[in-house]
Amino acid sequence: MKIINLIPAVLLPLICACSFRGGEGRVFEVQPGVTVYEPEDYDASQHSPSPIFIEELQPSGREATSVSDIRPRFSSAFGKNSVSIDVGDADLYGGGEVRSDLRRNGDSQTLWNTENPTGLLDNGKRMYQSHPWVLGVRKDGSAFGIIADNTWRSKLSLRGRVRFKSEGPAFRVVIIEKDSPQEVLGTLAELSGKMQLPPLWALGYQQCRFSYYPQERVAGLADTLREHRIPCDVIWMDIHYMDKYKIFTFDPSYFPDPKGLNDYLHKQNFKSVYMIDPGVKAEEGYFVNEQGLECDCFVRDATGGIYSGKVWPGECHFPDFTSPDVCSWWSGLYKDFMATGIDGVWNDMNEPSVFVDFGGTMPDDNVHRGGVNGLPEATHLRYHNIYGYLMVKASREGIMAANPHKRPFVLSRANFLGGQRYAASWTGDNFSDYSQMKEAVPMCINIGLSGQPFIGPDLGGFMRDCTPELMRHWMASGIFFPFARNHASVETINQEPWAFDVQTEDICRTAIERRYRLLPYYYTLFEEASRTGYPVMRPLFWSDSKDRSLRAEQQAYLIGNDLLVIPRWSESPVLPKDGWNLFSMEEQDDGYQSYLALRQGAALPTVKVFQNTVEYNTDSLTVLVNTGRDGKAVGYLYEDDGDGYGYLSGDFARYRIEVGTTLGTVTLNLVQMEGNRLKDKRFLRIGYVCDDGIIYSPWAEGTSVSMPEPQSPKTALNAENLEFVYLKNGSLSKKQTKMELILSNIVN
Ligand code: NBV
Repeated sequence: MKIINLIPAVLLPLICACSFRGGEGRVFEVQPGVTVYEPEDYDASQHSPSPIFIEELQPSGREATSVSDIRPRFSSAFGKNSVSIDVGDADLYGGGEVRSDLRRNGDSQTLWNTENPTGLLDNGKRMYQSHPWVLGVRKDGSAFGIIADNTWRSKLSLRGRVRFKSEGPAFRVVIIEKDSPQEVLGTLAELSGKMQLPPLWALGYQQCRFSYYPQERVAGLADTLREHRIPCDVIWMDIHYMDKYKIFTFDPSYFPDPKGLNDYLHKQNFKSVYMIDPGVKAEEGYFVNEQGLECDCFVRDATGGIYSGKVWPGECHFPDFTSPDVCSWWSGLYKDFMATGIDGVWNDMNEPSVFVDFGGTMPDDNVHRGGVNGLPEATHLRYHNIYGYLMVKASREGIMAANPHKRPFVLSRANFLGGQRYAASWTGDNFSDYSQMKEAVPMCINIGLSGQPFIGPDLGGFMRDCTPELMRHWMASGIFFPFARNHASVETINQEPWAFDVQTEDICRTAIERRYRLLPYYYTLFEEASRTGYPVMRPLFWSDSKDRSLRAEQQAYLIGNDLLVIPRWSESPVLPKDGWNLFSMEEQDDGYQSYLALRQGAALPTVKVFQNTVEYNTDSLTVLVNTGRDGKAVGYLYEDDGDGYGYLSGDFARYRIEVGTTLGTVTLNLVQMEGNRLKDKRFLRIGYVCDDGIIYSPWAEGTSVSMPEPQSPKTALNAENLEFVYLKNGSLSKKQTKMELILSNIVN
């Protein structure tokens, strides 16, 4: 009997239909080093317009010569379309948000935006954001990038080879082939867009809690921050400001006067950010719900009825952000809201999260009407991963229309590759524990290597009570993340810097002051990121992509090219062999602040401590200088108004900081390279980094300053010379927290 006779007849058509089809269709070059590969059964209408690219990829007209050994192999089996790519022994990164080591070889994840507090579900291999993107770095330091141009639910596996397996129709792949990771990231940004320059205030320290209420408590918090001299720029309003969790409303008893509150905050130089979730309470008479019904703005279910699902307010309707009419309605809602003096918006729960089960969302077969940029009508399975992306795009447009002269700030929990154009991100709900503090480093670096420079975790941890010791370590090591916000959940003890003891408060203050002193450097880096797409927080291998020993280092990290941060809790970090020197920003070591190293040949602009960015100025600039063997150092400084759009028409200044040493004299010159912004008066000094700490030149007015070259040797960066604190996870409580109870009730 032939084996085929044993197969039940019903399975035969299935097997035939799923036989391992696949093969390459059209291949075309977009620009040198960027090639598009389409599978032979590619149907563009299932994927385009792509939300990833700022414009549709066009063939350059030149023949796509194979400059790369990276070649996708398409296949289709059992209803799933896959691509498999042999990447040799390259080190792999990216994939956006995931709980994993920095170097991702051997790992896998699901690309399906999921509310996944602390990464409990699937061990964090399916998180709030999806980035169908892999960065590969070869032995010789050359690099490639792989984009799967696909929004449908899929799996990414990095075991041996790179493989994307999708539940949707056949999809195309874009390969970027370049000489370095920098060039790959630059090209990714060229194709998928860049973060726009944020307002300066968004780079300051931010204080958040679920939730600060009533409004007197918010005002009191502002007072306390200033009294305790904790530099801070932003206070955040979580869901309790709303009336029964209804978006675009204010609780009449807790927040009777939002305008008054925001004015009060502004007087003290704070900005306010308020939360807006996508779920609209399905309540008769509630204006957002009524308007949404009226304009037919909500997502529909498979039967054509309006879909309703449970979130915080109870049963909710969900705006269908694939429709341009819905987006303009949604954007318009921000007008009156922002008019109360709100400065920024926090879009949460936008995976979208629906309380059907743990990590739940709306059904796959819900229907979105489409229309935005020509997106067709399609199911939720296709649009789920860009629900948050489309929401923040519409929110951002609304905020910009409401405040046309200000730069928008939106923070989003869900997002997709390319979504850096619309919002900053945080990593969602983490635990207050040492392992999640440590995990945040590779997680945020990989998000940065996936095109999103503006990222950070909840400092201090969200769920469970933070201990004073953990708070000290987290603040001292996390304050350097691009987005620096302390946030804690409703069931936890207070987590402000002063909430523990005087020592903890002092340690937190010192850490935050470091951030503010480094603000000229940060702002320069954010502006660079807005032009180049480079991450602000970088892996150590960024400094030398040929040094393979640095490829897996995930405790120490770089801020820009010049500043290396080594958390005190690092265990045997692998550090660059040479080219860096340690320096300290304080006279006394409190035992918690991260070790800092400055690259040889770097000049880092810093300012004196200040309490908020309204007070920020660079009238007196201390440039930390680490001259190379040739006695030279170079740095950059970007300046503008800190808000608004004047910089787009020339009201900015970009300086090159040039340091040289001749005949025993170190001289620094500040040379304006670009921009029309002129500064009539400035004081400068050199902070020369060496073994005796920092030796300062006298202050000099103008654009030049000199000092005799200090003779003291420099402290080489060597992990063996550093003292680290080894931490244990012992302080975790086994008791269920209130939040875990809430979540388990939702599940039941
Ligand atoms: O709005 C409350 C929280 C918020 O504080 C947190 O940052 C988000 O990630 N939000 C989730 C809702 C659910 C908390 C379990």
